[in-house]
Amino acid sequence: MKSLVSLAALAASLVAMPALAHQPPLPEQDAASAEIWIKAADQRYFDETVRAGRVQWVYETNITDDTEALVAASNAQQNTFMVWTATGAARMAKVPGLSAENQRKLVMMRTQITSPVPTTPGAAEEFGTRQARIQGLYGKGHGTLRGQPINGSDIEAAMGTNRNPEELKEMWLSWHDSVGKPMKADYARMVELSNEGARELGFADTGALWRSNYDMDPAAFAALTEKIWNEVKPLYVQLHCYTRAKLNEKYGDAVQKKTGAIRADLLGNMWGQAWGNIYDVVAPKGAGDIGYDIGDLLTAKGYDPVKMVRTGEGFYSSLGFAPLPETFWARSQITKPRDREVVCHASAWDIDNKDDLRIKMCTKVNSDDFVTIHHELGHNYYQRAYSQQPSRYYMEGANDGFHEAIGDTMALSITPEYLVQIGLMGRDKVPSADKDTGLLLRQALDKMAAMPWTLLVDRWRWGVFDGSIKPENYEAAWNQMRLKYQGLVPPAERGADAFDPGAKFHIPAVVPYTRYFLARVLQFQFYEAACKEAGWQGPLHRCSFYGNKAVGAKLNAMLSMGASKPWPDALEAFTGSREMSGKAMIRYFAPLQKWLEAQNKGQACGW
Ligand code: X8Z
Ligand code: ZN
Repeated sequence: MKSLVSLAALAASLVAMPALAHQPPLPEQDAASAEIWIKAADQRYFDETVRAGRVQWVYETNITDDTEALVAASNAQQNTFMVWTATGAARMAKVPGLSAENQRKLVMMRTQITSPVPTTPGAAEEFGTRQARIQGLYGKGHGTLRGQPINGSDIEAAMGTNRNPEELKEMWLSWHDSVGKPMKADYARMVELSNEGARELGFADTGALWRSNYDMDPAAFAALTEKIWNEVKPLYVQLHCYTRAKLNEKYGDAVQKKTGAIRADLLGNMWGQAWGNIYDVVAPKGAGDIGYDIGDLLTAKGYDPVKMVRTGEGFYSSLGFAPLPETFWARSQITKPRDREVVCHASAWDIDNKDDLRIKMCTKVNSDDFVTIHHELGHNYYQRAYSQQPSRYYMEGANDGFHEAIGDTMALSITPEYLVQIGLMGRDKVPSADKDTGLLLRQALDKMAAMPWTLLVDRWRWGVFDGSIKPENYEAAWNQMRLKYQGLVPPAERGADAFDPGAKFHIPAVVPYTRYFLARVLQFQFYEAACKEAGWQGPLHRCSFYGNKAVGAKLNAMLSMGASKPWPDALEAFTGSREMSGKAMIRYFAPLQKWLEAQNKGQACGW
């Protein structure tokens, strides 16, 4: 009889959720009742993500005042639901006799929250409204080039190809000023609200909550990122030193000095996060140069964005993954619509948590977007693989770094030999063994250059959330970290009213960024393991596991696990190791590191 009463109470509270969001959570139950609560909350979470995903999709592919208001309300509802579940989960966790499975789900209910809104009436709505506004500002953002407005995706591409230092400076400054600056007040208020919410859930601040989502002690997680950074930093310093010398040769002392920091706008990317676009500027002279650019190959063969995506799909099919569903092609946004504002920053979606896979991009025919397509499809194949999991809480990457690493692992397999196999390059154009330095340098410019950047974005946010960086110091702290970690300076002094963090998508979108730092090292761990599985004998960076069904099967086994097990289990399943580490990345680049050290001899490296 007792359990009947509690079942009725449970059922009533679940029906009322999230209207009950401001009410105290349920009293502790026995293990059987707790299990019923967990199951029902899980189902509600599943439904809620589908509902909120649809609204988010409509907004991001058509930004108007109306869709902005809809997404603000929708996100308020979803964030409220998640906080309600987290609060209930904290109570349920005290129930004796819970299975290990259920305990794991309760932990996830408490930690898989990015925006913990407070339960104070109106707070979730205020957060939602401010967030939708700044995300819209980013999506609709423009800079200028030669005095003319230029939108986000065009300015990103132009930063990659333009070699005029005055124009680069104009684009860099106009983008950071017009996109970042207007967000500052909203962002500062969002930090306050989010921290209040995190404290209600028992975390010191939002950063502590973010760090608690890695199956380990949050302080140990922060220490792990520091350990990885120290493993790769010596190579970054060498790459910085070499690149600085080449930029000095090209532009002269007046633009880029021989010593000190590098001017951030000269690196082929708005954020100095990937430098591959200036390969032509830094390529080894003569024999070592690889002599091709993937963007040029795509253009020469008449590829359009859809064909680029088909090619990406072909890579996954070659490993044994089923083709993308027809709805993918009907519903994805592959190019930028002409008639409306959209969020161009690339993303991958699984709208129904089953097979309604989509990407949203404003694809250009260039090397960056060819890699990004493989990246986004990695998310989609991961989503599909774990959609069979019995809990929505398990329909996630083993950790968020895994999710970001899968597609990048595939993209590491875009070797010259692979380009020949798919008919993009003639066999006579395959760079000979003496061009390995060029190949490695091209990869390092994208992958190694990203390491300090992918670390600093959240180091800054961790500081903002824990209060060590106050709103009046947002900009100064950002500039200090850009200098400390990346060794970069803006092309002109930044005023205290600037808000350069806002000029990067993931700040207004509130997407944690440490995932990309982890993904940078994980993808080399995955790639090395896949090449071993494929029996590859030659130099690692020449390995492509294209077409290898055994690698595909092993990969699928890891992807299907989703987040059902702690991430070291997933890592072990694919690589045999339980440790995230920069060592595989360093092994991959070892010949380059030697070469760079020789080139940099006699120079005062560092800044
Ligand atoms: O944001 C992304 C993806 C979407 S998950 C396009 N990336 C980071 C960035 O652009 O800053 C991929 C590389 C790093
Ligand atoms: Zn991604």
